Amino acid sequence: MRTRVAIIGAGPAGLLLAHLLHRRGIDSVVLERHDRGHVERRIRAGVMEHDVAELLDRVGLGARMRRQGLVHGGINLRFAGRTVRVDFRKLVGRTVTVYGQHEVVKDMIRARLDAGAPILFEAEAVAVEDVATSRPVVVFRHRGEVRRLEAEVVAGCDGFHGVARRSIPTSHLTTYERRYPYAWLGILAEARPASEELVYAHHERGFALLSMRSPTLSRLYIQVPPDTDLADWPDGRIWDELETRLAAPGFRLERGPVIQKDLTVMRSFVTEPMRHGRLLLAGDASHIVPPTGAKGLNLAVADVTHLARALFALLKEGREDGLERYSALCLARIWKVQHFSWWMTTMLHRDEDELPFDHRRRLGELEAVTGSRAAATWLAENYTGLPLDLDDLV
Ligand code: RFL
Ligand code: PHB
Repeated sequence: MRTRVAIIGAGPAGLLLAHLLHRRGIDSVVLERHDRGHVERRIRAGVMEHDVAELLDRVGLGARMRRQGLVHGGINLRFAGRTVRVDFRKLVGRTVTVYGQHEVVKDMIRARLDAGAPILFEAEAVAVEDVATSRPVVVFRHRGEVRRLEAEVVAGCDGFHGVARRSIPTSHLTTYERRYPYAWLGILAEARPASEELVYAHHERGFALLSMRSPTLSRLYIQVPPDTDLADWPDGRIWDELETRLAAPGFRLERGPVIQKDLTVMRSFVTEPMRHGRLLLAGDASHIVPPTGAKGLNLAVADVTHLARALFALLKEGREDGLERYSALCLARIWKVQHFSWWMTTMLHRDEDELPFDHRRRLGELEAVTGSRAAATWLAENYTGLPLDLDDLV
């Protein structure tokens, strides 16, 4: 098999890249290890930055998001029994859109299949070869057969556990990592969200987050130790804990059937550079942020805006300068987003071995951020997303 761009992974990064290339008449093949149902049902992120929603709209992927997504003009920070709203519209004139990642993935898969462009499901890449040449190859397994996909470029959009990053010799990479001593226990519940906008709560018993997917579906999280066994958390215990941590005057949590329960470990991770010859990494394949800043999917999209532009230059004009600049352009944003995600995480969670001083200092920090227009503006700028350059893409 031959194509111009071999894309490993049908997550948001791989599918968006395939879509942007297709709009410029550049052929690609997407290889995805799981079946279609699996990737369309996987519940993950839910918050689209301002410019990410704009990009999806302008490239023809936003129709259902605009109908069903919830536009939010702020978030609530709850601590010490108080709730303070950070008003994004007022502070930075921008919003976020709450719309499930699996819905975006569905919209992207539908657009690709409608265009008659190839995605191979249940096709697992096992190796990437010849990346030092202009004819790299992805070796993959499909329906019990080992096959080869030859391309001019390989895009490694295969997430944190994918094969692309691992196929680069470790001597060419520098890795930065930080693990956190806590995890998130998340539920999806058929219950009316108890707040119109998200609530990030810092409580003596730990962090809690109230989010949503629709006016009838709540997505809720509590901070737990990373070695937590979900079997120890029957639904009633989760609701009780959420109620305690989210408590505020006049606030009533609506309960309902829990339809999904999951545990997410928290980590910050970056590999540099994001390119090895004709193999380019994008999204979770090259970096991970803890979810407290709602940035993972948005950062994957930002990488793809740079990658698409680099590939237009290479494959339309024969220019390699875009490939050369790719990693540095992405990393400039990645490290800012790493900082924001780390900051939101450490400000809102509780460490098991923390001193009473740490707790009081954290409350001081929350007071400082919510009490200062300058500090709240910085939070709003980062949460709604640093500007994306959409020129030449839409
Ligand atoms: P993905 O989505 O992991 O997609 C990678 C795809 O590659 C496939 N794959 C392979 N295919 C072929 N061959 C192989 N060898 C392969 N290995 C893997 C996988 O099956 C998969 O389909 O990576 P991508 O595209 O980079 O997208 C990144 C985002 O998914 C991720 O950053 C976000 O979900 C993170 N995240 C959030 N991000 C936000 O922007 N806002 C949020 O509100 C937010 N909340 C979250 C989150 C992640 C969470 N979890 C579960 C980690 C909340 C949670 C709980
Ligand atoms: C979600 O709705 O899943 C969600 C929202 C905000 C976050 C993380 C996850 O910071």
